[in-house]
Amino acid sequence: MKIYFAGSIRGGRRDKKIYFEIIKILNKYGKVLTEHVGDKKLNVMGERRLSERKIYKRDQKWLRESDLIVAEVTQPSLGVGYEIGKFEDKKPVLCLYREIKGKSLSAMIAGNPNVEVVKYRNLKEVKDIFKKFLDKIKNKSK
Ligand code: 6K6
Repeated sequence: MKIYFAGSIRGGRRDKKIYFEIIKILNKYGKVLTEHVGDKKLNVMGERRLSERKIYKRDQKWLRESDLIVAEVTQPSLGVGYEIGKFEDKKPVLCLYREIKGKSLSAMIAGNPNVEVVKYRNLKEVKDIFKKFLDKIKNKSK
């Protein structure tokens, strides 16, 4: 199973350690194509080795190849929103969200019937949420 993990890069790297830990969990269930999103050394400038066009093309290819998308949506990011919107009716999409006082998730995600939005507080919950999500997808495809 190929998993596309989406998390903020230029939207801000505050949650990069959480992304790293979520990717570790997801890697037990399949191949995460986008491990770099959890790279703790990566700052908001992103990777300089690749041109932006190449990053765009590579990510589009990975999105098409993936079996499902897991997006951590607590830190708002244009790129993550774009990825969800482009594939919401093509792939199963799980959005993981941590509640933070004074902030709320975009209604275009929170109110979107095509994606599964699940709140979590810690990584143990992520494991359970992901397992349930996989079961749901499997039952749908039966
Ligand atoms: C390479 C390693 C880390 O960063 C890079 C270079 N930049 C990107 N590389 C790969 N994917 C990217 C890069 N910049 C954005 N994305 C995609 O958009 C990722 O799949 C993220 O889920 C999302 C982040 O969007 P922004 O708007 O927060 O950058």
